[in-house]
Formats: sequence, structure tokens, C-alpha cells
Amino acid sequence: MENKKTEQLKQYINDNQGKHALTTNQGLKMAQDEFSLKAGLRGPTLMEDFHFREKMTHFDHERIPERIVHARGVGAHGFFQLYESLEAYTKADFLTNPSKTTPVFVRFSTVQGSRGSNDTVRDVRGFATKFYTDEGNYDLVGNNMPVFFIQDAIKFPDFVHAVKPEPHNEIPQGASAHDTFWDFIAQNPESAHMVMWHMSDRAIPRSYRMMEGFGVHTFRLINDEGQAHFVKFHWKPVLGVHSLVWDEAQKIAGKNPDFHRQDLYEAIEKGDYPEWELGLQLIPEEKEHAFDFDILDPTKLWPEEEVPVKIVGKMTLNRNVDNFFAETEQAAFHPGHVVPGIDFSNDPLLQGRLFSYTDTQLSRLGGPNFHQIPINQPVCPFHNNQREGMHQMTIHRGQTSYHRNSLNDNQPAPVPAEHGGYEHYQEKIDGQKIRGRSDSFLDFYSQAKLFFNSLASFEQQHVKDAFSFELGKCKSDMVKANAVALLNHIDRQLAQEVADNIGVPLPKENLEIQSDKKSPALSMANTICKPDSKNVAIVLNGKPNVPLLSEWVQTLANQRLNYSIIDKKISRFDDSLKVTDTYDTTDPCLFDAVLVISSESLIQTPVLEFIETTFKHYKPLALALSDPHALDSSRVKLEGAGVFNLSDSAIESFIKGIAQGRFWDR
Ligand code: HDE
Repeated sequence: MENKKTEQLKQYINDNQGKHALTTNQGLKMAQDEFSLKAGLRGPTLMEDFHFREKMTHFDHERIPERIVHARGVGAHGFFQLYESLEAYTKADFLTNPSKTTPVFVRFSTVQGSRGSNDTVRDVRGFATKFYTDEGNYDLVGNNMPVFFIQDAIKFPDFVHAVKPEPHNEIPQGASAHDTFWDFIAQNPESAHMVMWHMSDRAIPRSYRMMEGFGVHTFRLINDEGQAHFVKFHWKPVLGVHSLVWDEAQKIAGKNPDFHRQDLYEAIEKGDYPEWELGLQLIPEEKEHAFDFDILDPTKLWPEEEVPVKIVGKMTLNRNVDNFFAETEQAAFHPGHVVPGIDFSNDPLLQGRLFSYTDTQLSRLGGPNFHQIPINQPVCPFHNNQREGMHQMTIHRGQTSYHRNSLNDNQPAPVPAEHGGYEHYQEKIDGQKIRGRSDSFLDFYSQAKLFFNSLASFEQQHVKDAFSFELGKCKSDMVKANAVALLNHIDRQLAQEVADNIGVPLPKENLEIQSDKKSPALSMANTICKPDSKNVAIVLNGKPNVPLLSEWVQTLANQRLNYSIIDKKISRFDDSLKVTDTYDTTDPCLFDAVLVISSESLIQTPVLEFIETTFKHYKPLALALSDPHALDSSRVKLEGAGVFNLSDSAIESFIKGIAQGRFWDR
């Protein structure tokens, strides 16, 4: 697990484990830490109590501003391994040298909510990766959706103001189901494509381990000969792409607000290391204009059937942070952190991002030296003439801090490109200085339609339900009607159903864009399904047959499934077989599958809730009931899709069901 980054971080670890004297920050051992220094036992506290002042002052300043967006997140360490050299496309060392393992730090996040908000809200997820390469840090600061709401960075403050809690009452937290968000969407129709993703199941991932990542923008790769390719970056999760259902997501928000954070942490602690393959879509420069969309427009994806994704390597996350604040909270990502062989395109959204990220760190991390915070330091040497500033941690030795100099032999010196110095790609630009949008960015609806066409019917239904929910929560009829008018450009039937559900008129004229084009890669129905590391609840109703329970538990464990045994009270059958949760301490929403073992005719109410909720959320349900009529009055039927009657089928069939995940035809 050791690598250059872990070695570097070790120098900064301060471990309170073991015997240590309690000291002040000046290293002074203190004889007392519980009482302040007073004038008499019942008298006032004295000014000279430096220990009290130091402790309280530090505490008073423990908080830093949260990120303006992506405030809630979780991070982990890992590594990236390249499969084969990409020297035909790029000269980046970490993409051309398959014998190298590059340390990474990844932070996943939601966008809208504040640091203390819930994990399972309907939102875009951030997927930011810092590669600590030997040529400096490369940050791939992406999302779990391949497009964005706006085309030009100058609209970002407006967009964020609209989606964040409304300014007069700071409601709602962690949700886009409110008037200002939908007002913005309807008034900025370039958001049509992204809002379809946002209303799809992609916005409620089952786990960070089970979502795709996208660099969104078009970037450039440049090889040793100076040839350029346009590129889009993809992360493909080895476990496949999976989501929650909306009712489940909302309930989890109450039952376990840390659902995703905990899932990631526990998977890594158990050794179920999350993995993603890195994929590249490549377009040679001369094909820039060969598509029916503008490749600089961040509201457009490159259909994988037209531009295949080349799988080039794998990222594995294998270490949790030692300290959340020091590492995850202080991590500073920036899409402008590039290495030789990777450059930008003129995507106007990307161009604006290149300014914003350093700017925001200045106030969030308190000055210009945040690159010296251990998590942000490159693992290669870094030298320049930048000096001083708040929180300077480096002792820069020497007389000179300027370039060019003769006193220090003009060191540190720039490095020519052929020896690894970064050189910007020499793109020829010819244009008028102008504030405007290219006409090639004006097709707002084709890909919104492409996305909707590509979904399976259950996914389309979820999109309709999501629009109806979100717009149903809006108060202004005008906003609702405007949003329906936007949908009327994408799909008449969708607009019709949503209008009906939220009680606003459908526009008279049908403006639906006509296309039946599909991209199967966009549907989650076509993803990989595996049982690995899913969570199974074993719910007991009465005393179980312990040897059989032991056997089943062993079979589940052999399949790398996690299980919890749940009963009325915590207890243990033997050293390895324990009831770890009660009906009260956990909830059916928190599991991927449920197995109910009942030795009684009467199913207790909380157990019935486990059965019915699991059934309602389309999840696999196994029943081992001593009385085959115990569920006669419930809507759950023993022979329903994804319901496994363990009296006549083996537990292996249930495990296959767990791999499948959901039974939409229930
Ligand atoms: Fe960001 N974004 N963003 N963004 N973004 C931030 O930087 C910004 C955009 C993304 O885990 C901020 O350090 C602008 C697209 C992630 O620390 C800020 C624009 C994509 C994260 C900022 C965008 C992203 C951020 C807030 C439009 C996907 C979290 C705190 C021009 C490709 C990184 C911070 C982390 C964070 C600005 C749009 C991804 C304010 C101006 C598109 C994953 O600088």
C-alpha cells in the first residue's frame, strides 16, 4: 500500500495513540487540563491562563468556509495503473508508462447541500481525482453525468444561486425541488439535456462505488510529435452503474444521512476496494467539425456508439483517510492542474473553471500557500520564486527569489518542452473579440431526446415521476408551466404526463424534436450486475434453525456478500453468529436484499415492514417461512418476481437475484 504519497504524508502524522504527555502547542507539559486558572476556587478566571486561552482560541477557529458547491463529500486514497502506453496520443508520463503506479486521491461529493446535508439527495455527484504523477499533480475534476446545465462559465453564479437554498428562507437543503431552480432551467433552455440526466436515476446513485465519472469537457491530448487529439475522460465502475429508487433515497436520508460516505469507508476497511476503469474517447483534430454537435459544447456528449470508449487503465481506492479535515476537507482540486501531454479545449465552461478553482481556495483555505497542505503537495520536487504569504510552511533558503538572476546561476530555471517543461498547445486562433454564443451551440433538444429515447421503460417512468415530484413541489404556476413548455420541446408524451400530474396546461403546439436515435450505452439497464459486497439483511421472526442459519450465512459470505442478522434484541447464538441489529436500529431501506426466517405463524409488524418495503423497492426478497400462509394477507406473494421461497428453492437462486439487483417487472 506504500507509495510516494503515503510516504510523504507520513511525515505529517501526529498520533495520540500510546503514552504521550499532554502539552500546549508550544510543547509545554501541563499538569492540569480540566480547570481554568481562577482567583480563588469560586473566583473569576485569570487573563494569564495561557492554557485556557490557547485551547479556546484554537477551538474558536476550527471551522473554515465550506465549498460554495460540492460542500458535502468524502475522500479516499488509491492508485492508478495504466494497461498500455498511450504514447500515440499523449506524452503524459503517467499515461505512457504502464510499469508505473500513480498514487491518487479521490473526493466524491453532492453539489447543492451544505457540509452536513444528506448523502442520498437527488443531485449531481462530483468525482474529483488527483493523480500525484512524477510530473506534478494532474486533477480530473469531473461529475457522474457527462454534460452540464450551462454552456458558459459566466452563468455559473446564476445557476448556483438558483439551485442553492432560496436566499430569503434558506430552504430547501439538499434538493432542487423548488421554484428558483426550475425557473432557471425553464429560462435557460440549454439546460434541457442535463436536467433529463438530473431527473433520471443517475442522480440517486446506490453507491459512489457504482457510478460513472466523466470529465465532461473536451480536453486535448498531445503526443511527443506535437499531434493533438480531442479527448473526453470516463470512469467506468467495475461493479456497474446502479441507483436507488426515489422513495428509498428519501427514507435513507432520514435513516442514515451518511449512507454513501459509510458505504465507501466500510468497503475500503473490509478490503472490497472500489475500482474504476479509465476510458478515453478520442477525436483527431481534423475531425473537429465532423459531428452533428459542437465538441466544445459542454451540454453535449459524444455517443459511445459513434466515438468508442477506449479502456486504458484502472483506478483502485484502497485506503481511507487518517483525518477527514486534514485530507478530505483541505483537498484542493483544479481542472487547470495539468501535466505535459494534456491541454484544454476552448469549451467556454472549462475556460471559466480555470479561473474559479484557485480563486475559491484563497478564501476557503486562507491564502496562497494551500499547495503546501500535505494532501495537496505534489510528490515530485517543486521550486520557483513564489514566496511568503499566509501560512508559509517552507523555509526557502538562498539570496534570490526572482528570475532572471545571475547570483544563483539563474536557478530555478525553466525546462525546455523536449525535457519535460510544460508548453501550451499552439492552437491557431482567429476571431473577433465578442461577447456571444456560437450558433453551433444552439441545438438544445436533440441530445435531451437522445437520452430519453435510450432509457428502458422503467427508467423513463422514473424520469416522469421525478419531473412530477420536483415540479409538484414548486409553488409558482408560471414556473411549472414554463418547465412543461421546455419538456414540450423534448417529448410531447413526457410533457403531457407531467403537465397532468402537476395541474398545468400542456402548450397547444407540439414542438417535440423529431428523432428516434438511441445510444444504448446511456441506459443503466445495460450495466454490469454482480453480487459482490452488497448488503443482505437476515431478519428473524422467532427462533431460527441455527445450523441452517449458519450454513446460509456462510454461503452469503463465500459470495463476498455482507450480512447483518436482525432480531427484536441484540443477542448471540455462538461466537461467530450474532444478532447485530434490532428492528429499531436499522431499516429495510439500508439493505440491497432481505432474507426473512420465520418460525412462527404470526409475522411481527416490523418484520412485515422489512418484507413490504423490500418488495416495494423492487429488491430481492428471500422467505423461509415455517407457515406458508403467514403472508396471505400481505400484498407480497411468495411467487412474485424476485421473491425467493427458500422452502422450495436453494439460497443460490436468491444470490443470483441479489446480483440482478432490482425486479422492475414486479
Ligand atoms: Fe466545479 N467548482 N465549477 N464543476 N466542481 C467547485 O471549487 C465551477 C463544474 C466540480 O471535491 C468549486 O474547490 C465553475 C463542472 C467538482 O473539492 C468552484 C463551473 C464540473 C467539485 C467550482 C463549474 C465541476 C467542484 C467549489 C462552471 C464537472 C468539487 C469548491 C464554469 C466537470 C471538488 C472548489 C472537490 C468544485 C467552480 C462547473 C466539478 C467554486 C465556475 C462542469 C467535482 O471553484
